[in-house]
Amino acid sequence: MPEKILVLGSNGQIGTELVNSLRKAYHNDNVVACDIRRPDYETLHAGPFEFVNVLDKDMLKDIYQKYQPTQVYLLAALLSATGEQNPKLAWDLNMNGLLNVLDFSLAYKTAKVYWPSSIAVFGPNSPKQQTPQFCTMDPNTVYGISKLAGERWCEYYHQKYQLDVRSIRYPGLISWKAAPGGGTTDYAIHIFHEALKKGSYSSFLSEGTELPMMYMEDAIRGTIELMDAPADKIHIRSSYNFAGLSFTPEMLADEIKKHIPHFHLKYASHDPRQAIADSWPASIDDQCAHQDWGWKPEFDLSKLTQDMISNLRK
Ligand code: AKB
Repeated sequence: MPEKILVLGSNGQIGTELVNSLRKAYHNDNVVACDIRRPDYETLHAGPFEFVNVLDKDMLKDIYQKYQPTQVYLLAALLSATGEQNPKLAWDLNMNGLLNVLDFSLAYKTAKVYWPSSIAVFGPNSPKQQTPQFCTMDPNTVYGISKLAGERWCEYYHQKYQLDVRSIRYPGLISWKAAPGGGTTDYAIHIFHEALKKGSYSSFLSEGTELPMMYMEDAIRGTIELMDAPADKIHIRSSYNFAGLSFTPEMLADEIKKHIPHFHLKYASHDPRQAIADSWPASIDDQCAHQDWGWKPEFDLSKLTQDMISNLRK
């Protein structure tokens, strides 16, 4: 039986690239992009698109009924910074969206479900450096709280109902194709656009703020590798730690200066996103992902910077 894949929340930073990669692997007609907003022209015309609100159970039911998906990727979410502006909506979308998808995936016997978690599940009392897979987790953003609760639900549905649900704790994702979606790590994308446009950037995170990051190409490859791995290799059903690289704003600025020598980095003061960043890990220990399904990143800071700048210059 051919795969039929639903990507819910397909228009965001991850969905835009994931849909393209899945369509290359599984053929355009078998990957259904679903969002509450119309996608760009290219995505709209490359394969099926459906308007779907993951909080609307009738709409979701219709889509499961129509496509009988073998795989579902749920990407619709409010991220850390926008979540703090609207905590109740963030909780509703991030939690009830997940529960709806877990329930319909069980009801329609979906073979595999993917749901992203985040480094936001960690908090001020989690170890900062090389944060392990299992440790104290005391997130203090509504986004982090919803992701940690979501991880517990994923594991629960796997243990109780044998649903094959898989997840990754994404670090900040850096990409040039689609705009970032309201996160704390977004500065690491804005900086490239402003460097090329103005030659300077005012960072909302302060000097010395080291955060885990990853290039989107690595993140998409890792996500598909996790979904392609045999089920008996997936020992973690909450969510896997997933590492690429870690850097501070000044480390990134120094790398950008190798391509744009006049680039100047400034710092904005008193941004609420600083407190969020300060509660997150600086680096991640992802040996479980490495051991269980062979995860290995390919992009270091120099390769990432080079690729971002050459693509944004086109
Ligand atoms: C955010 O900054 O909110 C996201 C994330 C790390 O999950 N990029």
